[in-house]
Amino acid sequence: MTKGNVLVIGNSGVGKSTLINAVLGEECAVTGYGITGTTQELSIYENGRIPFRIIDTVGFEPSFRKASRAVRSVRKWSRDSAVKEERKEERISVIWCCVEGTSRKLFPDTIRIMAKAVSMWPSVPVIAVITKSYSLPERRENIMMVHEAFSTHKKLFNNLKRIIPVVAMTYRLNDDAFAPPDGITDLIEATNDLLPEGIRASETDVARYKMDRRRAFAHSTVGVATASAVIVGAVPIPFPDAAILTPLEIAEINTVSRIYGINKDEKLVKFVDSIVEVGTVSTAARAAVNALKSIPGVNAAASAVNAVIAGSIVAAIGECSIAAFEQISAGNRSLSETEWVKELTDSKLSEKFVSKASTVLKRYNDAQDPKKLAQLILDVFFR
Ligand SMILES: Nc1nc2c(ncn2[C@@H]2O[C@H](COP(=O)(O)OP(=O)(O)OP(=O)(O)O)[C@@H](O)[C@H]2O)c(=O)[nH]1
Ligand SMILES: [Mg+2]
Repeated sequence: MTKGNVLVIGNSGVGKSTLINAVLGEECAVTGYGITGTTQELSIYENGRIPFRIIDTVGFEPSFRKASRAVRSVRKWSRDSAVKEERKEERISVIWCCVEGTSRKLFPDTIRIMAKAVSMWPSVPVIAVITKSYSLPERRENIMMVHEAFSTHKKLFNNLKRIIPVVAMTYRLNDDAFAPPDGITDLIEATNDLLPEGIRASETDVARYKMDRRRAFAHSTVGVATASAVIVGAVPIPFPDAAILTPLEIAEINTVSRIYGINKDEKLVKFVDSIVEVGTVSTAARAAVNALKSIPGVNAAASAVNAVIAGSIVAAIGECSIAAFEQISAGNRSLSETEWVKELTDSKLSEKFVSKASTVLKRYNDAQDPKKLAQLILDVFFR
């Protein structure tokens, strides 16, 4: 398949690799290129689903020398591959210029260096990607600042097609607030639109791909929430005081709703409340505690049982919210159908819940840190 090539540049640590991972998913293939010492100068990523490769440059520090070295290897790669395979498809089709949303002071400098570094591609379309855009209120200002910094470099500015703030990986703002992955599906679509016509993926393929990415992001959010729940639950409080998990559950469900592009309004608030309500009054937790304490051969401490149950409840509620918002974003259901979602939640917290939670506890060993326990819970609940 003929593919386009996306070049990713930006300072070290801005989040280029994390971004590429978010766009391509974990099961992408990677090829290294240009080895100096132990550092691979370029890593080229691709998967079978989208029609562009992504070229990750390493060690692009805020200095022109390093930047130009990275660019030289790209050029060399481009030449080598073109000669070897006697075709021109290794040309660069789109450039993602990455700046970090949390360090605005660096915008003018890094954009100046990038402008110089990519001047050898005088007409390749550019997308400015503002990484780590965790703060919603700062996004608009950041876009304006990036726009202004680009505008002082005429050639680069002419090629600038979009400015997209992104969050590539769920970021925990505090105990009950998360910044979900955001802007990634926009970036995928915008990049596809900039590819030459013969290469571009069809709208339906892009739509399907975006849906799959969303589900992966939702799972990552549920993972972060589950890990938080494990910590909350590990405190030896008398369980089931499921109410202690309520703020976390609300944050989790809201975050998933944002991933599915659902607008925050009164209906959503009611919808979220219905899920949480079932989670709280459910007898599942109570039943689970009793069931788990009496598994033969398991001698877990009370705090371990609590951690497993807290994590399992939040994982199950996350699973339920993913199912619900997927249906809603597909137009099959609406936010008004609170009875439907209550039943759905109830079913996720029923018998199967107890058996899944006991599976987790059986596999649990005390040395496990919260992240690992959360992963174990997710493995059991999502499989
Ligand atoms: N939670 C969260 N962390 C992020 C995000 N983007 C980057 N990070 C973190 O920031 C750090 C640097 O990210 P990388 O993707 O390695 O940055 P890079 O640009 O590839 O860095 P170099 O390879 O050194 O050039 C890592 O710890 C990432 O986990 C994001 O959207 N969310
Ligand atoms: Mg990297």
